[in-house]
Amino acid sequence: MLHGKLRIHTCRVILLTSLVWFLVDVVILSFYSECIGGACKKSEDIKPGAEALADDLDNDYDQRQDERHDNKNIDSSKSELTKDIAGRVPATYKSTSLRRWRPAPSVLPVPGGAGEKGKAVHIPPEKEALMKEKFKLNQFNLLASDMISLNRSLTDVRLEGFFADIRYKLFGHCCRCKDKKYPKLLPTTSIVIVFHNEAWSTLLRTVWSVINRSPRPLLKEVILVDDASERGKKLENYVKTLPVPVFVLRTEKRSGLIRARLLGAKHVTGQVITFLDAHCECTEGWLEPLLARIVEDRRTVVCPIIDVISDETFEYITASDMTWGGFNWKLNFRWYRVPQREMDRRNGDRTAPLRTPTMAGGLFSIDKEYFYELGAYDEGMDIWGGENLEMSFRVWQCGGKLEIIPCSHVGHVFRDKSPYTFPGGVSKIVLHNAARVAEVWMDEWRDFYYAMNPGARNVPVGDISSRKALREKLKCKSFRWYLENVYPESQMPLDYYYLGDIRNVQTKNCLDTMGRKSGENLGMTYCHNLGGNQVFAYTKRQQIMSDDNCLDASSRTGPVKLVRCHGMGGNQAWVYDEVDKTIKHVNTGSCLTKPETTDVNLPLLKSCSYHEGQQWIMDSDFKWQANNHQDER
Ligand SMILES: *[C@@H]1O[C@H](CO)[C@@H](O)[C@H](O)[C@H]1NC(C)=O
Ligand SMILES: [Mn+2]
Repeated sequence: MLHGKLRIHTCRVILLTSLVWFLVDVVILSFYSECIGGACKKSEDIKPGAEALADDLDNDYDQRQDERHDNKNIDSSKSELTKDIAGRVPATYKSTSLRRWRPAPSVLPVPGGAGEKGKAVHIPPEKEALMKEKFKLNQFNLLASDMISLNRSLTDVRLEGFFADIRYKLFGHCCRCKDKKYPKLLPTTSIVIVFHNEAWSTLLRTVWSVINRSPRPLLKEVILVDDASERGKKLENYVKTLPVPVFVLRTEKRSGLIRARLLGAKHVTGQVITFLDAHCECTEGWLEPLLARIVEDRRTVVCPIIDVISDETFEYITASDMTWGGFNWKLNFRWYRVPQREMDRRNGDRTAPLRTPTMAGGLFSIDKEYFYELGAYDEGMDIWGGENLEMSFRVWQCGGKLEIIPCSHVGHVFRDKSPYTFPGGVSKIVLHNAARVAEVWMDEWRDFYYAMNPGARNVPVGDISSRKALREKLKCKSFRWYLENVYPESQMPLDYYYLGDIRNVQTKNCLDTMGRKSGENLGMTYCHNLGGNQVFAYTKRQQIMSDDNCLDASSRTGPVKLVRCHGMGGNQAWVYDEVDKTIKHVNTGSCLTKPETTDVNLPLLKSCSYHEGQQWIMDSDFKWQANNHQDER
């Protein structure tokens, strides 16, 4: 009898304990799982399409290369952002100028409709020839786009799921975009869309997605700026039939994204300007989180997460919320993995605004007055390219904030190549624009840009005096401040002794990356003095780096590889001795050595014997930040 009772009691204890542990597990998982709501799986999905974009000079208006990789180059610098408040545009709005709003109703799927709920559209084999023909017009599957309703439904892509649900139920806050409460009063926005020879269906699906999914009181107007398309006037007639004010402006001649956006901005009557690209689809609840952030602080520039609309099938594919914007030595915009530092700052809440060092530039919202106070755009820039980095640096350095708002999603058709022509040639324009960014905002780090782009020194930057005056007037901070406080994970080393080519005394040849990727061997060839693949930085942290790769050796006898810089010393620590001119690998004590005759392009790692084949010269025509820091080594 007693025995039986005891047994039941034991069973109860065991059951209760397991239940408690189960709950503990669930809570722990919900905090540490990287895969809330299957977001991980989705981010993997977008990789193939994204990698297809890795074309160096992509010239779509806002399409940027979408290369996602880990960025472990973490600096331990402090990350507190100190704000300079010069009392210009006030931080908040008068509440009387704000509007009451209600979420827009969901767009319901049309049964049997092509591409409904963001699904892929597949073209039947008999229409494949037509599809290929039409693809050439815009560099996306126009036939598929034309089959899809302008009002097509999408799934609600906002972050949620089992773990987020549990966190919500247990703690009643955060983590579920759908449960977030936004302020009752928000500012109005005008949408500015610049286009050039855009397809009818993609342009108008963009407009309809704005109309359908924005709270009507907050949507002041849509301004379409036609940058000299070679198409007719039927758009004017069509927009008159739309349920919100939509205006069409036309530039007289091809003006480029920057000037066309400035034209559009001039006609904005809303309080916030929202720039969108011409082949987007806004998802449910996209606008409120953007405006909610601006209403807190008007000096915040906010971007949605840019999802991928397949250029082949128009399938809507969710992008990762774990990437932010960065840039490399060439000043190409790049996506990188959000570092732990920023995750910690957000207390691990993936729905919280993400401070991003740079933005892709195609899709963002900014308070109209702040836009002008901050210097709008650099009118000396042509057509396209570089303006996104220019604005990103300007926002941060001049006291603003730049954020990605994970609860706001907008899809964008990413293309492999541009269907447009560029007057004067693409590369010249992009180099011209990037040089202006480097000259005005990057201080001595502009050397990285010039070293990496050999052609850049011959491209005129034009007059930059008014932009420099703007930087002066707004009392903007230095690029060093930006690197230390906003982007310590950057590829640009904070302190470096040397930037240039590295020459062997005996062979007179130079170290060369040969354009190879992370994990491949370092190369060597005759010195061409043009920079690019022969440019290396020797940093205070003892790295020898080329863009985001560092020289790396894991054994006493090599090989010497290029490996993504991790900033933790170890296999990537080297010491250059200015007197005996050796480059010594710290971990193994071996010396970088000229190649053998069996492979004259392969530098080696050998035990140090201090002969000429192990002597290297760091000395070239570039300018260095180096020498005044020598004593700190
Ligand atoms: C989209 O839906 C609205 C109603 O919500 C309707 O008035 C409009 O005609 C539709 N547009 C198209 C192009 O189907
Ligand atoms: Mn685009």
